[in-house]
Amino acid sequence: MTIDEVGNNMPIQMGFNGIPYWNLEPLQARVGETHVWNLINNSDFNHPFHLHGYFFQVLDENRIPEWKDTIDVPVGETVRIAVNFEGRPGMWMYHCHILDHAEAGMMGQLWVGPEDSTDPAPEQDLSVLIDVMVKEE
Ligand SMILES: [Cu+2]
Repeated sequence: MTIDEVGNNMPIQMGFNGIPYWNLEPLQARVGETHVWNLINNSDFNHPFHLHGYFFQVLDENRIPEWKDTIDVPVGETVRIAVNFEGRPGMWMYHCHILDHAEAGMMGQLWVGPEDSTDPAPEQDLSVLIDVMVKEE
């Protein structure tokens, strides 16, 4: 998943994975899963990443562990977060907390499906890659 500036014309467009929110498919998760997301900022702006509905931990040995719902992803840096979907199934949002960026496209939806108690616990990929990059035209 990438956070992205799209196109060369003003007004600038932004998005995740090069896709502004109006074209972006929701991320998928299920109650009970833990996802590790890599927030990779290859753009020219800092982006404070904000997630609705769940707190997350930043995976960085140099940080004091704390629960956060927003983390700044500085220009050129990668921030790894782990989020556990411990409940609250439904559609949630994530977006850049700079409102101009969000309005320019840097928002997305996250679908958290209910825990499926009828299936055996599946082997599952617990990581979702989110990277942040400028789309090459
Ligand atoms: Cu931003």
